[in-house]
Amino acid sequence: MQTVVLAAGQGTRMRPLTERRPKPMLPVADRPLVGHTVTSAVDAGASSIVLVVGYEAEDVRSYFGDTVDGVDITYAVQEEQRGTADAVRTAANHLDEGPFVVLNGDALYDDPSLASLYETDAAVGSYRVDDPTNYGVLTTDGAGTVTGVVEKPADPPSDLINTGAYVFPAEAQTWLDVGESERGELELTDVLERTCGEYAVESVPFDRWLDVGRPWELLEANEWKLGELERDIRGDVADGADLRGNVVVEEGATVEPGVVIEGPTLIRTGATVGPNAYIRGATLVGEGAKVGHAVEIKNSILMEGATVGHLSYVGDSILGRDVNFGAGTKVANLRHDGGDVKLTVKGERISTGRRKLGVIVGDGTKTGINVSLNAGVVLSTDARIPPGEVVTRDR
Ligand code: TTP
Repeated sequence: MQTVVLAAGQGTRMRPLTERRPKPMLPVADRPLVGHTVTSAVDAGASSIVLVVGYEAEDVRSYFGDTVDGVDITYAVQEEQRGTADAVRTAANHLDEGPFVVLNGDALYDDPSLASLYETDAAVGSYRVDDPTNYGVLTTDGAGTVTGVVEKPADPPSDLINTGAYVFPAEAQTWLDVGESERGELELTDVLERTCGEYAVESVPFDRWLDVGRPWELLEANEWKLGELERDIRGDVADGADLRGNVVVEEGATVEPGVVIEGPTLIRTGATVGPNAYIRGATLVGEGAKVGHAVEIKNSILMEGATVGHLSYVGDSILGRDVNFGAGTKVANLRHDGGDVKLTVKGERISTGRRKLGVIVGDGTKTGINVSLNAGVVLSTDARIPPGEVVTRDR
């Protein structure tokens, strides 16, 4: 079935990581976030894909080109981010007259559930959560047919939330001109509501689903996709290195003597690790990144060209492109009171729900020697932290 993937978002809640790239292009294991959505869609039966792009569109275009595994990809440019119904309307002249699937390009969907969605004539992917109050919550008639969706209800009508994966009947292409919602957006959920009024819309339960909106959710996305890796050693690994479990060392990567890696870990091409480094947890060492002597990295993402050269500890953190940590830079990833680490997202201090979270570092930032970074600190793009500082607030 023809498929529209929404990837025009700015990802403002993901800043500073999205200052120089669109959220769908953030790295998740061996590909960008939206690469997983597109591959899953192709595997589930997408006959063609329209990618709706906007912010930093060229990044998305140059990554995918014109086809993925033999399936044609076209691009619809949404100049202004006016809402998800507007995004699909932008894609409409790329669609033929048949039914169509819509997927959020910033969510991970489990493959078997997505395949079930593609089997239906009209459906919305649902996911069961303990606390639905922050989501779009589906109402059903008790027999599994969806009757509507309520946004962020104080008193949720069910524990099934909207995953942003839909199958719409062909007729819905004529319903995309919706009015503005209370929050001033043109919402695809209004199109869903109308579809529920005229068609039997199934709720297709997803076994696993993750909406990647905030920085720690990028860590969770990597934990998921790195966890699916199978051991594969192609790079240059010294005899004295000890690679345990599901470790992938891509061709062109180097692992020096004395290194211990406990998978799941992906060392991408051009990266170097060691000598004498320790990597554990779900860790991505991006293309050309460097983990040097006596460095410990735990459950973290080092984007392309990031360098942690010597005598440093990085835990549960995200280091943007070309970040450079000076010798002895240490990251705290646990509060003394054991409480959940808080992070500031769009000016609002919020709990991440994680006991373990380190720092989020924008592209190009450098720390001097012996810098201490407190749990939950966000460093902006191209920041400079002088030697010896103890950083307890965002910079
Ligand atoms: P959101 O996560 O609501 O928006 P966003 O990605 O811009 O992130 P933030 O809120 O942090 O700024 O969007 C959900 C999906 O829909 C996502 O894949 C982006 C896409 N989208 C569009 O393509 N066009 C739009 O106008 C909007 C609002 C979203």
